[in-house]
Amino acid sequence: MKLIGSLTCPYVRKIRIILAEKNIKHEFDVDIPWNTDTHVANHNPLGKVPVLIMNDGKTLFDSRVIAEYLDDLEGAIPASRLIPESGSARWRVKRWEALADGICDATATIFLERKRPDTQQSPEWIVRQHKKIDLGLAAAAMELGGNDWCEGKTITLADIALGCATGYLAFRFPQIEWRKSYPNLTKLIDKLEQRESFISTAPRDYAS
Ligand code: GSF
Repeated sequence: MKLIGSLTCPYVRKIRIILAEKNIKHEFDVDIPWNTDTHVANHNPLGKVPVLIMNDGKTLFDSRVIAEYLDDLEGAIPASRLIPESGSARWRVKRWEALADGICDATATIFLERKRPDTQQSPEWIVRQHKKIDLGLAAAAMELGGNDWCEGKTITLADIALGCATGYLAFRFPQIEWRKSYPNLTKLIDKLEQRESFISTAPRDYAS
């Protein structure tokens, strides 16, 4: 199977971390959907990454669908699931993912808005997105509390998604100092960032 994505996209990173954590063999094609030479729309009519091309040539998007698909694959190691199979734990993990992806959405929206000419930017729109980030992080910290992981006793998709969200926020807006406000989140994120799956997928600009 082949994953198509960019090196900066947090949703792509989420999938790359799942592939690494579960040791799933795959190819990775870098394609930047904003570039004129992109082929992403040939695989996803929405023109967005990540896209997964499965072994039968069919495609999957978006990242939440791909995450479910990869977690359901038989024979993936380690055997432990990143999304609980059923019950309330499953929905809690999916909720965490939605919260984390929402923080990414708001961060990406600000980043794109700021790239527009000054006169076309909407300060109100930017403030609205900042509020989503602030309240999203506050909710994450409150829900994490004193736990070692977002859900249960080991890493799940919830932690991966959250780590991708804070990693993307730090990459785009390092001046937002959430670490000082939330020591419990900091502890979890520091722990995640020591994993090989996080180290090898850290967002980076193409020029460097
Ligand atoms: C979001 C994908 C997305 O917005 C998912 O896969 O979880 N809900 C989707 N990807 C961005 C790249 S990113 O760095 O935000 C994308 O491909 N944008 C291109 C476009 O034309 O919107």
